[in-house]
Amino acid sequence: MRFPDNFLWGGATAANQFEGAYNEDGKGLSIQDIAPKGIVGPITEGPTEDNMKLIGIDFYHRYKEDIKLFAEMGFKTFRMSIAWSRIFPNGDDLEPNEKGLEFYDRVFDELAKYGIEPLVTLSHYETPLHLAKEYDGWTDRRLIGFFERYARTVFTRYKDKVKYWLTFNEINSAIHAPFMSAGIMTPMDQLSKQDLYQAMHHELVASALAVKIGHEINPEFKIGCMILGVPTYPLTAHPDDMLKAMAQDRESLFFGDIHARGEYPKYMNRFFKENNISIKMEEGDAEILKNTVDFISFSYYMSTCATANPDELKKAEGNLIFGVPNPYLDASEWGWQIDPKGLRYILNFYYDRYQKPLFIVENGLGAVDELIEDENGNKIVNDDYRIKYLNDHLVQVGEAIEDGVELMGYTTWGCIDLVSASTAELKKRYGFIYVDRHDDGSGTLERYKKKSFDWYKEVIATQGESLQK
Ligand code: BGP
Repeated sequence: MRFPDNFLWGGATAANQFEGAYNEDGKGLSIQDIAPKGIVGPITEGPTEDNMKLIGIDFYHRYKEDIKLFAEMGFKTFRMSIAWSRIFPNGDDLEPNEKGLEFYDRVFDELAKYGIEPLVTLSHYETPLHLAKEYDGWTDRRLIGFFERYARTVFTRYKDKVKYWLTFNEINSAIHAPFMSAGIMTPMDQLSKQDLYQAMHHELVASALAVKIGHEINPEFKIGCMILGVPTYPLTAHPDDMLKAMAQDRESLFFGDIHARGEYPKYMNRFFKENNISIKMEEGDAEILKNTVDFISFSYYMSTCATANPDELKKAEGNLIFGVPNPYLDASEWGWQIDPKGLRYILNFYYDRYQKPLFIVENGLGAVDELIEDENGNKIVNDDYRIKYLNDHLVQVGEAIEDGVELMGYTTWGCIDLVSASTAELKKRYGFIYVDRHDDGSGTLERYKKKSFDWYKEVIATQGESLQK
């Protein structure tokens, strides 16, 4: 099994989960600064000390050391996000914060030293807090304009430094986590479906507008959408389960369909009608939506099952999109069901549907790691479980490429340990690089290579030939 020569191997991160320096050099607050316990936890008035994201893993000050380690593994690409509130501290400012722009100049220049292509997410769960508080996030149409100004600013500034862009991280997650994903302060139980889907319309228009502007600024840009990819299997062969699975998948497919096809899919008409939703389209919106993406990117951690049988409807833990557990699969320590073949399936499914290049921009195992000393006194993490997870998924990626899927690259989630998005823990680690920092705030922030570091280096060096089938 040999992956294509131009395959973009790498790792992925998000500003709010690893940069730290939450208020340095003119940065404004983001919604993450008031969510110390992640998606499910309470929201605080302002930043509190127990919020691990304020310091993160201090990439802001240690980016040179970290990028050097990425280069040592042979990364061809590095996925990161720009913190919107570093550039526009309030989100609705008229002028950008030069100091924030300079930080990303430094990071991109450092990556360029090693020939690593940045893959940049414009908005990764880090809406400026002011936009959440004053405008109720994306429910307000004015956010399109603020986002446009932000996108235009960074596209122009970095037009010769960044080629690969993503608009909104896991845009479909807003229907499950409207605060985290779309900066909507209205609590979910009080948020009407009308307002939620109108907010989604605003984001979809903003995303298409970014594609349009980006291509005007540099026609060489490759701009993708980013979908939380969780395929749904029917729990049984019962036709009712199959229809349930189809409906559940469409909740997410809706977002990819608009990005790839440039218009609302017909199946949503019925959903809107049955839920009393009427999307307010302004003149020009339909035209803007026609700016389709260059590629489809997605995260993949798990699959799920759907059932029409109420007795089976027990809730499984999972990555935002909940379904019932699959009796054939094991789960991670956080209850996410592990399904490498589901990755082959979803790659084929998306490619059949969209006929556009795909990019896996998140995949990995969140686990508790133990830093120990080996016989030579070196500190190491023996993360064989992570190696197995990634190996098994990459074998299926190879199968999908054999199946004919056009795949641009693969970036593992949290290539260096960082703060988790759903629970805001440091204990849930994904990295090839261990960071000495813990949920009680202790730790030296020192970096240590895990066993998986050399494993991934070998995978990249051999273009996947070292993978174990
Ligand atoms: C995705 C997000 C990431 C991320 C990852 C792992 O949903 O895009 O930001 O962190 O999931 O999730 P967690 O950190 O909760 O383990």
